[in-house]
Amino acid sequence: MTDTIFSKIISGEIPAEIVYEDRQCLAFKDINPQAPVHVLVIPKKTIVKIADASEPDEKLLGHLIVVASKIAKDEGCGDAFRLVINNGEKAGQSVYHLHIHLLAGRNFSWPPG
Ligand code: DGP
Repeated sequence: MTDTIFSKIISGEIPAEIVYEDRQCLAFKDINPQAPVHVLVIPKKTIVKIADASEPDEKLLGHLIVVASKIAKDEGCGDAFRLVINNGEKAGQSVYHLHIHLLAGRNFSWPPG
């Protein structure tokens, strides 16, 4: 299994500004924030990308979304936030360990770029 920056953050090898952690997941501030609130929620289990997730991951994926929503509340985002998963290079994925972007604190347009 290939190490990524995120697996090194999970192991503590690389520091990160952690905002939430439990048995299944970790959430930390994005190093290159695209909004006043930009947090990444990642599973501790290595899933390379969302397209690789399968039925046994359903509960974990639901947990990640619930955690992201709780962090949005804790960060004072109210009901205005966006959750994003980039899958594959053409969709903007640059780190190959599944992550949910939690973005908030500014207005977002639709469709996204
Ligand atoms: P994506 O492009 O969807 O794969 O998002 C990857 C995000 O990861 C990107 O917004 C920047 C962030 N990132 C990359 N390296 C690091 C790092 O070492 N620390 C933290 N906190 N975030 C990182």
